[in-house]
Amino acid sequence: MKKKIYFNHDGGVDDLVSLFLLMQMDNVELTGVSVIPADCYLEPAMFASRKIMDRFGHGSLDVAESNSRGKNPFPKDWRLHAFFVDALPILNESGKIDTPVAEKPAHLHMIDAIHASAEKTTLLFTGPLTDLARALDEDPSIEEKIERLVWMGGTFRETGNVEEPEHDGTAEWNVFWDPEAAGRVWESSIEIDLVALESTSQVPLTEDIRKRWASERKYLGVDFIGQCYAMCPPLVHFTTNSTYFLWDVLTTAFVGNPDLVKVKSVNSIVHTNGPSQGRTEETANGRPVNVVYDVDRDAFFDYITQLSKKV
Ligand code: AGV
Ligand code: CA
Repeated sequence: MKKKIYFNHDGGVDDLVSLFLLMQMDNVELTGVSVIPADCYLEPAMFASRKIMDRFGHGSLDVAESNSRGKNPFPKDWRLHAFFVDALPILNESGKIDTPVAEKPAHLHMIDAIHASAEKTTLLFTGPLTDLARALDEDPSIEEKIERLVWMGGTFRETGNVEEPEHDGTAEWNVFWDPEAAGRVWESSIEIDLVALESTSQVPLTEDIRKRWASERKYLGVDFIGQCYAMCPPLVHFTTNSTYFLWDVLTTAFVGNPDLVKVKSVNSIVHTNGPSQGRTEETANGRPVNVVYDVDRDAFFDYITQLSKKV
C-alpha cells in the first residue's frame, strides 16, 4: 500500500528537488502540496512547484499558498533561489501552467487533505512548522489522523547552522524561523521523525556528485536535478555558511526508503526565546522524538539518482 504524504515546503532548491523526487516514488501517494515563504519568495516558489508538478507529476493536485509569517527572516540571497529554479528552461518549455493554486491557505488546505483521506497521513515538512502549528490550533482533531511528522529540522550538536546577530549559533534554521511553532508541535502527541543536522551534514553537495549527474544528463530527471544544484555553492575545501547540503532531499528520501538511515529516540525541548531560540536540546524530561543521526551516503545518492532516471 502506498503511503499518503502531505508535503509542506519552503521553496529552496532542495525543497523543489524533493517535490520532484516524491512524485517518482512508487510507494508514495502525494495527497497535497503547500508552500510557505520562509527560505524563498512565495511567488516564484509557487510557480516553480506548479511547473514541476506539470512536468514531472502524474496526479491532479493543486498547490496551496501559506499566509504564515515567521519571527526570524531567512537571508535574502537564499530566498532568491526560487527565482532561478522557476526560470529553468526545462520548466518553461510548454509556456503554460496547468496545476492550479488552491483557494484555501496552506494550513486549512492541509486540514482538508488530512480529513479527505480514509487512512492516516504522513506529514513531510522541509521548512518551518508554522502551518502545522496553526492547523493544530484550528482543528485539534487532525492529530489522530496524522501517522507521523517527518521534519527537516533541529540538531543536538553544540553548533547549528544559524549565524545571525543576537543569536548564539545553537539553532537549525527551520526551527529558528518560527521557534514557537516548533514549541506548539512539541506539545502535541504526534510522532516526530527529525532529520537533523547530524545526518544532513553527511550529505554535502560535492563536485563528484555534480560530475555524476552531468555524466547522466541524458535522463531528463537527472539533468533537472543537475541544473537545480548548479545554483548552489558546493563543499570544496571547508564548510561555510553558504555551503549547500541535501538537507530536505535526505528527509524526503527517508520517507521513500527508511533503510538509508539510522534513528534513535531523544527526549528534547525547543527553546522559544532568547539567544538560543530555535535550539532543540536533549533533556531527560523532554518529549521524545526520533532523530535521524546517520545515513549511508552512497546508498542515498544512488537512490535519488535512480529515482531521477525514471523520467
Ligand atoms: O537548515 C536547512 C534548511 C533546509 O530546509 N534550509 C535549507 C534547506 O531547504 C535553510 C538553510 C540553511 N543553510 C542554508 C539554507 C544555505 N546555505 N542556503 C540556503 N538555505
Ligand atoms: Ca527547506
